[in-house]
Amino acid sequence: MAGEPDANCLFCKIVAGEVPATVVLETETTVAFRDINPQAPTHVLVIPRAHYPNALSLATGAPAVAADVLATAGAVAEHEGVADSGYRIVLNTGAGAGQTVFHVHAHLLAGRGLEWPPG
Ligand code: D5M
Repeated sequence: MAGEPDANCLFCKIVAGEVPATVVLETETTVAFRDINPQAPTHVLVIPRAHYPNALSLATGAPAVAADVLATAGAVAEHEGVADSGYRIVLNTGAGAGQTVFHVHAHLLAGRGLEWPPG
């Protein structure tokens, strides 16, 4: 159920400390950790601690936490020294858009030229 831990969810296991991750920042409601397959010099995932499958379910089920995810991404950008040079926040939504982990996560990408439109 949305908001409740999912025993089969990889990112719930990272939140619980059952799967290791390189954590960059943590808040009461969010965790930020490095992507295992980085697509840019800075590639950090920001997730809510609570399990929501995608951005819309988080925004409707826990809107304050959706804001926390964006605020944490901004704090990570400052922490990584990319806030001034620019960065991209990506929320792949649905398998057709490349979502592979169905615990909502914001990709923070920076440190290289970022094409527009994205592929
Ligand atoms: O993004 C899912 C992302 O999750 C993808 O970029 C790889 C990353 N990933 C998968 N497993 C791990 C672990 N164990 N640690 C860190 N990062 C991980 P999506 O938008 O769903 O395609």
